[in-house]
Amino acid sequence: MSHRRKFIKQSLLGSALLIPGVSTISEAKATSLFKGEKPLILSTWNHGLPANAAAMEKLKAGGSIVDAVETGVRDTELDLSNLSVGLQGLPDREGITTLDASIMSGDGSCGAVAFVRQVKHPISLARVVMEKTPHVMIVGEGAKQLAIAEGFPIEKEELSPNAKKEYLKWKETSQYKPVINIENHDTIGMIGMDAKGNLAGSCTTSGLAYKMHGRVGDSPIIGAGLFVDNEVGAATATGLGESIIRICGSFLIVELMRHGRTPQEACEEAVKRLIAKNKNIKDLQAGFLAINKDGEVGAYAVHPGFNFAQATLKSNVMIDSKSHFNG
Ligand code: SD4
Repeated sequence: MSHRRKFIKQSLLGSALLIPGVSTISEAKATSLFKGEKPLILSTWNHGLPANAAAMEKLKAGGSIVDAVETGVRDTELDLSNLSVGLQGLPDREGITTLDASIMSGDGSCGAVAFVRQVKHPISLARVVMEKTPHVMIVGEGAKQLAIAEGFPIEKEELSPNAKKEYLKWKETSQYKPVINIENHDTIGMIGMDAKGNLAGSCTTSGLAYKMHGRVGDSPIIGAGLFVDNEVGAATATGLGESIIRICGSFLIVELMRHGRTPQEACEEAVKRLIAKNKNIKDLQAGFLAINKDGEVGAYAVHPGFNFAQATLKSNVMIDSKSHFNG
């Protein structure tokens, strides 16, 4: 575990104790405690705690589940300590930060943006694609034009102080190669269910650090980084996007659940498939998070270290995912 990850984990777990309604409990207790409770919000990684809290507040205020999953990850898009989401995220190898995001509702509506620059909230732009255009995905300059037309502020293009420091360090020894290791991941994927059982999900990221300019990961690809179907359940992914796209990870999990697998079994099967279809698995992390329409939860990763936040009306807790390899 990198210093950064350890620090984020410890500081967030520490601060969790200060957030009303937030506690940390063991995996076994959490899974049985929350099975079937509605509403339910789940998000990848430690930043999922504040994101879940924001999503739950939105639901309590009468927002829809789509409003909730958008609001929740907007919180992460502004989190200056997160170098994998939002404009403060680590840049591509040219030193330019480009963002990917997707949103999906259980009725099949979906929208995504990819390779977007200078937009603080790509998730809200993805929602515009879903609700105001006849399309599912808009990328690059076209996405920026849509943002301008919709009145989104266009931010000055400069790296955050933390991202700049990391980028300059990387450039010293980089040989111009992206970092593909098991610690280079902090994307937020959020899936949720309202009190009536309607599902929605969102996913937003600055993608793989020091990627080639124009590279797009799994997060904005419906079926790879996110998939939601009210008749079955929802799934989201984090980790090396290329490995997830290769197996259509989130769609695969929802389809496995459709054919009778529990969310846990479906996530484990997807990881097995991913391991079979990808080389250099030792250096590659990917994790999946899923919920079925009964509110059962599953999570599984290639390597240890993946965790997720799970929120009900009463609590918001971090849970460690199991993994195929064990350290
Ligand atoms: C990507 N899946 O762009 C994203 C990266 C990620 O946590 O998950 N980071 O490949």
